Amino acid sequence: MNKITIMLGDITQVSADAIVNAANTSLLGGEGVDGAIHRVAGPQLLDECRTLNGCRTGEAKITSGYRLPAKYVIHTPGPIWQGGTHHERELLKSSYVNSLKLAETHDCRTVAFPSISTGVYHFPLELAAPTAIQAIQDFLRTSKIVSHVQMVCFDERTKHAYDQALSTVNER
Ligand code: AR6
Repeated sequence: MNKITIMLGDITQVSADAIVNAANTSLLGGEGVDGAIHRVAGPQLLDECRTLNGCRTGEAKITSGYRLPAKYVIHTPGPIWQGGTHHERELLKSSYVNSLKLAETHDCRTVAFPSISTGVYHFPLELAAPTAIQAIQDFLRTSKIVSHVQMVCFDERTKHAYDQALSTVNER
């Protein structure tokens, strides 16, 4: 059965087949979850990222996980919130869907996501959570490979928003 679970925790400690990095378009590291992933993975991750020539917003690229418990890291730059008039919702959905497609082509059964764009990029959490959950749910309905998606939330407020979004989607 395909399923989504929401947990509180640090994504760098999650041993999924792939973890997703809320990156920027340079793919050369940054703050937040991106910084944490690079710190734990070690310098070889940055070496591989340098070979990728960046990534467009809403698209995704994959690397090895190096010293992380996860086998792969999928890097996706989510949208920077600019008031909601710059296709931010569609771009956020694309970040989730393109990450999951890439996971599928690498035979990943389990994938862990952070709350993309809701930190440094200021995407409103109450809008990001239902957008993310709906995109993941729609994908899982047809995927024959990805069977479990974990949303790894770094704080209670974030976890609460994703819990709410998941229960709303399940009621439909
Ligand atoms: N595990 C899980 N979630 C985390 C962790 C962690 N170890 N650390 C932070 N978070 P952000 P963005 C949460 O800012 O908004 C970087 O500089 C965090 O609390 O990491 O997509 C990139 O290079 C928040 O809920 O990502 C880009 O320039 C969520 O992860 C830019 O930030 C996302 O926050 C991307 O901004």
